Amino acid sequence: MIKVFPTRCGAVVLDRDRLFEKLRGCMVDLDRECVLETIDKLLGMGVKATEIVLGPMSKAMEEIGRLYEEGEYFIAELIEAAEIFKEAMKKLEPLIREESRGLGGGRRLRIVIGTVKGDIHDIGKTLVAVMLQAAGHEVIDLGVDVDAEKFIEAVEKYKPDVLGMSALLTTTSRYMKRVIEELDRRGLRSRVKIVIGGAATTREYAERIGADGWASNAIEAVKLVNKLGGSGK
Ligand code: B1M
Repeated sequence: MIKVFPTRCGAVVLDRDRLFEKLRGCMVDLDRECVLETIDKLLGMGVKATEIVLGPMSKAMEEIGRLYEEGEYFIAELIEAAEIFKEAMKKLEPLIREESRGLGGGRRLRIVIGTVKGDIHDIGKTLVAVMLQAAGHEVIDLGVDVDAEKFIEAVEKYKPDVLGMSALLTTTSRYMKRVIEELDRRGLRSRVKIVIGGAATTREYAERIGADGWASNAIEAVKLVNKLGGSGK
């Protein structure tokens, strides 16, 4: 049942939206207990874990990044935010896996994924990897700070259908171009589709560096991989 709450101005707000707003706020305030409690309430109401992660949790991380940029938060707060996010993921990941089942379409694809050299941000990349795997694909996660040589070795060894690269820093996103050029130089580029993503990238950037596609979030990444791999949906 959807509950409604009267607000001061007499309007009504959906319970879910109120809790989403609360969760975003608790996350920005780095209030671990409040984050976990609010997630429990949302799950208890039947809200999907995927919606929670891609909605208020991700929005809060963007806001935390903004506060860092503005000098209100420091690196310690970014670390704390990442820890809280990962703790919440322990609860949410099994549910996300359940929810992502069947997203894969027909063909089981093989995907090699990693965060590029110089970049240690792994939350978004791991979420993409989890959803791809749960959708039925085989995922080889190379981790973070992955250099061109390691990506190339993996393409030669595993012969994946798709190579996925993630970057959150403007500086490291440039390295994606280097990986593509290196694949090209070694005659491997045509053997694999390339998908990129992460806060430092855009669709235009993906086109510019010759990737096959860009995804804004984990669900879009699964859809894109399915499409590029000829896997239906
Ligand atoms: Co850093 N950081 N950080 N950070 N950090 C950002 C990225 C930043 C935008 C914050 C800001 O200033 N506004 C900024 C980069 C600015 C820029 O270059 N444009 C920044 C900076 C500057 C830094 C340091 C340089 C700070 C310093 O040391 N002075 C440093 C760099 C370290 C390094 O990598 N060498 C640094 C360090 C860190 C921590 C280690 C403390 C921590 C990361 C911990 C971890 O990952 N284990 C951290 C964090 C937490 C952030 C923010 C706040 C949050 C990132 C996050 O986890 N988001 C971030 C702010 C922001 O992103 N706006 C920031 C949640 C996650 C679910 O979203 O990763 O975007 P995201 O993934 C999404 C989509 O992007 C997409 O799907 C995911 C799920 O929906 N996606 C893909 C991601 N990869 C994909 C791949 C795909 C497809 C889609 O295909 C293959």
